[in-house]
Amino acid sequence: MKLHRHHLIETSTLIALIMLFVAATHADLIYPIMNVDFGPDGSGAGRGQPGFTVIYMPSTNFTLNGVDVTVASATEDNVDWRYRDYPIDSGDYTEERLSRDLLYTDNLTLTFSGLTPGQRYELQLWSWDGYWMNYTGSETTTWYLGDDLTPIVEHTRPYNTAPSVNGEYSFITDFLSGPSGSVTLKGEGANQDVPINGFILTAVPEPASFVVLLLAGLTLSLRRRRTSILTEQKERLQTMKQHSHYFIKTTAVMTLAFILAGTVQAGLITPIMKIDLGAYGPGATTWAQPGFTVMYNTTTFSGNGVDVTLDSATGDSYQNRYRTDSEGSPVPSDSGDYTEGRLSSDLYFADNPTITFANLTPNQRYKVQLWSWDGYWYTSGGTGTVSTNWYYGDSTTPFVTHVRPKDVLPSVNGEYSFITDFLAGAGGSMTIRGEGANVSMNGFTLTAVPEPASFVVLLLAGLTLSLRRRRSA
Ligand SMILES: [Ca+2]
Ligand SMILES: [Ca+2]
Ligand SMILES: [Ca+2]
Repeated sequence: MKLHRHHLIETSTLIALIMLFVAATHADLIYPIMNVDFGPDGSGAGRGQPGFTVIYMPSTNFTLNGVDVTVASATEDNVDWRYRDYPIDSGDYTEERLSRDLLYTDNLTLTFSGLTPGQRYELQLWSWDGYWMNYTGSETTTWYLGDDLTPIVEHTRPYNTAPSVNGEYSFITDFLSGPSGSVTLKGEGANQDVPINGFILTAVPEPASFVVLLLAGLTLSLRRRRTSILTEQKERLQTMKQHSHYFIKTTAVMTLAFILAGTVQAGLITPIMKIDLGAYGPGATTWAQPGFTVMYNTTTFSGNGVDVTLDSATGDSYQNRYRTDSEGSPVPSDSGDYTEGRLSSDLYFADNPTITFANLTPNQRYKVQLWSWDGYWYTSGGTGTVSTNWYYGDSTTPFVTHVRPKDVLPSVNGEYSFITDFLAGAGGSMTIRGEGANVSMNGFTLTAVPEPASFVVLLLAGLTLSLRRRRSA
């Protein structure tokens, strides 16, 4: 009977695991939609980055998981490819096979179609060319979305310094897929030749839907297990049925708990912090965005061991505001699928604001999503746009130019926010700076960037542990 129980527990756990993986993969919640390593032809065996799909030249048009990708040139140049002597794997740096080979062309365009309309996507793009290793200076590519003339990213790489940390000389940006489900990014380089080593495309997950999915997977596996027991082994297991169910349930619940605890602790799914800045005024609680920690009247705070300081590069002090229409309703207000009214209707602002993160894990990659929108312009009948350049540290090259229309309310969650990434330095800190007068900040999230490999290890560790505990019980 003991052996039977173990068999049932393991089967149940295995089914739960498979369901979770299948469900998560289908919904593009854990795994990116595609990890692409652009490379040379088949003679380059061993040049494919593990975990990536290698797209061999001369293919510049392919489909993965229902999304069509086309690499081309905005100026009708040919797309070419090269293989370089750098970078070289060393220590924790393991992306040699991703970044030694590349596609390049003048004014490169990267088009995705077959996307879900109105869905937010995140793109991490590696752009580095080892050709420049014997030169001094740097190379900058300016990236645009569609025909927009305002760049979304200014991406600068030093010539003679190879990447030494995974993700270095890549950038992360985000975009909303339009009604047609198609988006084009365009890179313009000073030397015209824009290199791309590869990219990862991910649908931006919402933590709430992820938990629902986990629970759905587990519930389904429990149901299947029950059906199977009842139809195949009804009589033989009559006496131990209650026990079996108890054990299966316990294992499933423990598995869920371990997975959630592990991922939350590692900051992989749940952000390290979700901050709603500027809630105050009448009925302060009604201004608090669900799931966010409200920071009101303070410019220093901590979350999960990370310290945050808000400051101004020009010594200005932060101010809080909330925005309402003539009837006192928040601007923007929740409507339909848009549920971030309480996040974006109140804000902090300052001249040349800085956000400093300290006590980060050195050399860990982090991601920040920052909402920056001020209903003042909408309620006062403003027209045109507001534009803010954001910089890392003392850099004079903005990593993003963030443009918001004055006369349009956000209508999709995440609209008028931007996502960016950075590597925490050896000191474990990073400062982000916005340039201009009265730069608004509604709130932000900070997340450690997961590596697909480490995420799988974490899931397996959680499951193994739950099995071991069960066995020793
Ligand atoms: Ca490669
Ligand atoms: Ca708020
Ligand atoms: Ca806010």
